[in-house]
Amino acid sequence: SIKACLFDLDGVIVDTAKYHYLAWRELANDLGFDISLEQNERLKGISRMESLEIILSIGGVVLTEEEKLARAAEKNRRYLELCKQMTPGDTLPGVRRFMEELKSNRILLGLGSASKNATVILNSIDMLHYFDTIVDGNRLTRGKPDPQVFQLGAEDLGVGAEHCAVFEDAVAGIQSAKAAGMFAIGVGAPSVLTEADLVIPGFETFSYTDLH
Ligand code: G16
Ligand code: MG
Repeated sequence: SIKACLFDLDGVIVDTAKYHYLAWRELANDLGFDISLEQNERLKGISRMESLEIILSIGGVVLTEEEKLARAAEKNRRYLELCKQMTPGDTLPGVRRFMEELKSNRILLGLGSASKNATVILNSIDMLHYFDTIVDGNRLTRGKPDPQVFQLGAEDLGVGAEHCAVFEDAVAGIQSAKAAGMFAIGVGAPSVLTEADLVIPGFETFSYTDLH
């Protein structure tokens, strides 16, 4: 039976993917090329520096380590600038109701995000207080698809992997959950999230009783 639910942030709780895309696109444009929405899919759930490497390879641009750090910092400034306009209304439909349901059924809640900005974002949409533990990019030594992010979450909560369900919108995140031995619920399209145990379009049509 499920005792803990671990949630990805971007694309599951809030749609910050559009802001990541805008900020990365500006960086690419500054370097003289463009990135498509399809190429942006590959960046979901992937850390900031790994995302930068993918983008540079798309543009065929070579930078020094120092230049890479400066570009990544600049991207993050733009990203946070875009995030500033976020309010609790930006929480994806049904998420708040679903979490309330989990809470009243004594299910533990954890965050499992690659983002180093996770706490700031959860605060601005007033969702931080739902979580019994937060695992974010600041704690990780290995990014998704490595299982570390969800293993740390389960460990914090004192719940075995077989009692954890993970909600993820990224292919790398589903792989991470499966590698951790957890029940992986994809949020998005079944054609993309083929390795998930179950795929839902969003939380509006999903409730606590569907977890059994
Ligand atoms: C998120 C996004 C990724 C982003 C990563 C790092 O992961 O999906 O696109 O590159 O975080 O974010 P930051 O630059 O804010 O540290 P997740 O795991 O929440 O989907
Ligand atoms: Mg995500």
